[in-house]
Amino acid sequence: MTQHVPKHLASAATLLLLLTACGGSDDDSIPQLAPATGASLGSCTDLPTRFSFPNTTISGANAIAAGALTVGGTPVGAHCQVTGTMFQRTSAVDSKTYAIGFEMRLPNAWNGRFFYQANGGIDGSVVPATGPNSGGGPLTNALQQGFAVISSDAGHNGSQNPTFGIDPQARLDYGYQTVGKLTPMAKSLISTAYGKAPDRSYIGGCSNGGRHTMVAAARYADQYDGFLVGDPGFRLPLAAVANIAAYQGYATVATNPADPSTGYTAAERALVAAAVVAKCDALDGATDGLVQDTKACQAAFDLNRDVPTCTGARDGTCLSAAQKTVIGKRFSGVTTSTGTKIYSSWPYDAGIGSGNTAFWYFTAPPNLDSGNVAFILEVPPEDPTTFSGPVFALTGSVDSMFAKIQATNGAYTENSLQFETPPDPSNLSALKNRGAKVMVYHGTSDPIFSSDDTTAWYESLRGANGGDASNFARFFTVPGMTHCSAGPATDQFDMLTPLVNWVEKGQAPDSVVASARGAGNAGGVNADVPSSWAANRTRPLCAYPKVARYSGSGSLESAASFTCQ
Ligand SMILES: [Ca+2]
Repeated sequence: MTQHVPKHLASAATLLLLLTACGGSDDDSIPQLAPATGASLGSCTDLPTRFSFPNTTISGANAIAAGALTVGGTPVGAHCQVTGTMFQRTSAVDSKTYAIGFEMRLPNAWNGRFFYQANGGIDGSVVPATGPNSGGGPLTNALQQGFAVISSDAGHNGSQNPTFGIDPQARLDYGYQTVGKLTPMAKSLISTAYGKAPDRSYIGGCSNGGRHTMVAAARYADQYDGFLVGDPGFRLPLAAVANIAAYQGYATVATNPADPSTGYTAAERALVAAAVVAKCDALDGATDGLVQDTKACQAAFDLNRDVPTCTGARDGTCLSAAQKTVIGKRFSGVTTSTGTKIYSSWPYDAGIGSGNTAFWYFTAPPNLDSGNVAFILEVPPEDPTTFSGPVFALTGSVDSMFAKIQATNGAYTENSLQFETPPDPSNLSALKNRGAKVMVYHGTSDPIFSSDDTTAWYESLRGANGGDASNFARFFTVPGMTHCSAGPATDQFDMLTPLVNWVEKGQAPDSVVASARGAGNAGGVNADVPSSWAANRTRPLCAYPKVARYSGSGSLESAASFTCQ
């Protein structure tokens, strides 16, 4: 006994020394996870007969030939597509049938890793499990890279959008439980298919997929080694109500009161963006159409001072005083009638007039946010037999929405902030302490989920970790990028590869090189790339709080001319 204890301690000390010597984590308290090793898929079409798991029905397994799918013009390798459902049931509340529908794609040449593809919108469809893993127009994806990938509908089908929220369990499945239910099944299926469980597991997505991933980081830290979070709606209920409030604000200055988009036209959005660029572009050392020093820009730009005020009719070259009040409020953060900020502020940036901005400002509130708030988020939900999304968005009480998304009752026992947002989001100690890693990116010009909100979260994470979270979580803003892609931006990048290298090799990413998608881009052209840019302009995306600054020499089109400072 007296010999055993010192021996045990000595082993632990030796292990730590070895980890340090191997170039692992710079923090001795964080373990370095071992790299994954690959395996080959034995057979595909007999998987339904060889696999069983509780509450799971496998409906089919199809061998997919190499090249049947492509990404960025490159063929995706041969793989096995397995489809199925979990937890099929009939709701006692709305009598409808619900299930968690999924597909998995298992590559013949497997890299030993699992990727959970967290999908966007309000889910409801099993999109192909290819594992898109970052930015716009990807040139690769997780399946192409050899991951076994799962995709799901998060517990309801498309025809049930958005009224699935009337069923309390469907709310919870959409909010967080689908990840908890699918993950052990998926790992078990991988074991059956390859003869071993995944060595390393990753989860990622953008928008609502970023929300799923941040929720998983808080709730399922034991299940995943790497988390790739894009433009996260991690406080989606608040963002949805805020977007409706902003829409009602635009309506007050609209030339056509029934059409709030006439309250802030495309020409006026371009005017404001140009004024921001005029004030802020050079702050990063390069006059290149990108505002890379976002923080300095917020101090330098003043909407009232830097955009002309109309003296006559609005013609796209000025804003009325009333418009400035509405738009300024939108950027500082809309409030309830009693002055409580509903969600977040928003940064002024070069892309705030372009990309998918108009869709999120003016199309989403009557068509998406309204039904989302009414049926998925509020307690109790609205009555679907009399509901009109456009009427709700234009005339509904924001104060009532704000209260009801935070309410519970006997039937709906968790409010939307409980089931959709990460509990205690600045406490990721479970994930950190087991050696898992988080990479987050967010377009600075995202018009639906604010990069200011993600910045505030990351600052809170730093605060909870002694002022520095960079040994397990890093945040990359994408200047000019709107929601998950587009805008005048370098929006094409692969963040999954650097995440794997960080998790499995201890190579922490200080920056990620991103490319513009100009003419001829294999991943699809981004129409918002200015004609003055090289079609293949590159920039480093820098780990916050550093920003990309021009080194003073070299081409403005090349990432090599910029450093993260
Ligand atoms: Ca610049």
